[in-house]
Amino acid sequence: MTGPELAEAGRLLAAARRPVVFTGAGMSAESGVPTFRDAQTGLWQRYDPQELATPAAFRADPALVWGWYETRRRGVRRALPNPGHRAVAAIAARLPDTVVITQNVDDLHERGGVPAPVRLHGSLFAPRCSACARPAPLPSDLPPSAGPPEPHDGAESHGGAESHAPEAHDGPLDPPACADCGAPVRPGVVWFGEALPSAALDAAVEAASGCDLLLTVGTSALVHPAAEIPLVAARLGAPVVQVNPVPTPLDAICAVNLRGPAGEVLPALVRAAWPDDAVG
Ligand code: BV8
Ligand code: ZN
Repeated sequence: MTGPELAEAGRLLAAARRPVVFTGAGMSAESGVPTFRDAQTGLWQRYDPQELATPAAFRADPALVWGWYETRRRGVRRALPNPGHRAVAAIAARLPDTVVITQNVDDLHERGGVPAPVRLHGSLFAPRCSACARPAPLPSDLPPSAGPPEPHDGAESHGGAESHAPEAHDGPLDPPACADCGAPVRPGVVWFGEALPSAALDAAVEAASGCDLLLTVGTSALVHPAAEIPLVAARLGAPVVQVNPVPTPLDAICAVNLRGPAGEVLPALVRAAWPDDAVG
């Protein structure tokens, strides 16, 4: 990938000392993890993710909601970081004051080499009691009746783009009961209508307020308050560079819009910033 936009974004990244990388579901799309607003697969295509991701949906049908999250968690377990995740890790390695802020509930940044991203929307891997909030153990990956895991078809070396969503035993699944109080265990994510974890939100606002470049990757910028993070940086004068195959509401505030998939654009951006480094 070449072009004046990439060259300009590379200059901005090379000059940065405190960049923020702000990511959404498109970051993991090339790892085979469906984006939030993509069509869902299998049984789940009948449901609107935004309607399943609420406290009211869990109260109304815990098995439906828990089963959906278990399907997603198992899909993420089989997915691998893609070259975009590794490029973000290369930026953080080159610029130690980089802060990675993610809306994603997968663990692909961590596995891609960013040990502690700021997680605005929680994690698929941190279930807790819906009543007393006691952390709960992760269920074993396959129920005893489900048979062996499916082979992982060839994506080990570079992160495949195959979908990781459907499995034979996907479907509603009763959540485990809390070991302390017996209430249903819930996913450790932030649902619509719930407050974001205040420490994460504070850390994100502070990083965006003090950054000298904000790189926004793979987000539709529709979900608030997360979508305000790039706006905070722009308002305080930091250039914003966006990586997304399609326009978003952030286009207007961006110094550079790089139209393309994160797994291709981010490694190219790292090469443009530091042509002599053997990263990306
Ligand atoms: C709250 C976890 C208050 C669960 C998620 C202001 C205005 C309007 C509405 C609101 C507002 N403020 C608050 C609201 C309400 C609401 C909201 O934003 N509603 C909108 C949608 C109308 N917000 C909330 O309810 C939030 N809470 O405000 O609390 C409060 C305060 C005190 C006390 C009590 C309450 C909580 C929101 C959290 C929702 N949880 N996730 C789960 O995952 O199941 S949101 C969900 O959307 C995702 O998981 C993700 O985290 C988030 C953002 O989505 P994206 O990551 O952007 O994904 P999306 O699919 O949309 O887009 C993908 C993009 O990738 C696309 O642009 C695509 O082009 C691009 N792409 C595709 N392929 C690639 C790519 N890019 C690069 N490379 C590729 N290969
Ligand atoms: Zn409990």
